[in-house]
Amino acid sequence: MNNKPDKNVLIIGLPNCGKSQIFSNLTGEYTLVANYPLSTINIKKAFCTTEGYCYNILDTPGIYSLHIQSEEAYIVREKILSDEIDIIVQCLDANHLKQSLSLTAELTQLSIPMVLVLNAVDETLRKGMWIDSKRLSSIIGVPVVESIAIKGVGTNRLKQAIENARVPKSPVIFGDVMESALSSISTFMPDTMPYKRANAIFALLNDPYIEEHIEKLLGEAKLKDIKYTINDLKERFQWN
Ligand SMILES: Nc1nc2c(ncn2[C@@H]2O[C@H](COP(=O)(O)OP(=O)(O)OP(=O)(O)O)[C@@H](O)[C@H]2O)c(=O)[nH]1
Ligand SMILES: [Mg+2]
Repeated sequence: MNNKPDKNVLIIGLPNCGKSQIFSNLTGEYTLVANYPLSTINIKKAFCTTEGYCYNILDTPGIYSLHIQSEEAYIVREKILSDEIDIIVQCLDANHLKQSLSLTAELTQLSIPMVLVLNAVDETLRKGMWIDSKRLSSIIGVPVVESIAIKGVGTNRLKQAIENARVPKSPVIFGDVMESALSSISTFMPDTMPYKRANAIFALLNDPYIEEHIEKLLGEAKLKDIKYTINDLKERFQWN
C-alpha cells in the first residue's frame, strides 16, 4: 500500500462533542481536546491507515448548522462545498441527540457517504438513557458507531464503518411550496454542479455567502437568473 491517501474524511459535529478526541484516536496525532466549545478553530489533517486503505482525516471546528453563523462554520462549509470530501463522519453528542440530529438532517442534503458516531454514551448510560443505534442506522441508512472517545472505545469499529460509509437514504423532503421552489432554482444549475440541492436551499434561505460561491461556479448571468427566480417566488408566496 502506498501512503497517498485514498479518501478525504471530514469529522464534523456540534462544538465540544468529542471530534478532536476521535481525530486523535484515528490518527494518533496530538490535538487539543478541551472541555469548552470552539477549542478547535482551524481544520487539522492527519493520516489514518486501516488494513486496506489510507485516509486523510480532517478535524474541524464545531458547528450547529450548515447555515453560516460564524467564521468557523464558514470554513467548514467551504471545505464541504469544495467537492474534495469523500466521507463525512458526524460526531453526535449522545447527550444532545436532538440538536445533533438536526445537523444530520442538513448533512443528508449533500448525499455524501456518511458515518455517525454516537459519542459519550458513557454519560448517557450513567443517566439511565439508552439510544437504539441500530434503529438510527436503519432510519438514516448509514453505519452508526457507539463510542466513548475519551477511553478509545469504538475506534476500531469506526475504522471499519468508514470503509462501509453509505450515502444517507433520502434527504429530508420539504413541503410542496419549498420543493417546487427548489426545483425552479435547480433548473439554472447544471447536473455537473456539486451539491445542487444544498446550494439551492442555501440560496433560497438568503445565505450571505452562497452568492459568491454560485457566481464562482456558474458565472454572473446564472446567478442573476437564480436571484430573479428567488425574488419572484418570494413575492408570489407573500400574496398566497
Ligand atoms: N464523558 C465523555 N467525555 C468525552 C468523550 N469524548 C470526549 N469527551 C470530552 O469532551 C470534551 C470535548 O472534547 P473535544 O474532543 O475537544 O471536542 P470537540 O468536538 O473537538 O470540541 P470543539 O473543537 O471545541 O468543537 C473534552 O473534555 C473530552 O475529554 C466521551 O466519549 N465521554
Ligand atoms: Mg476540537
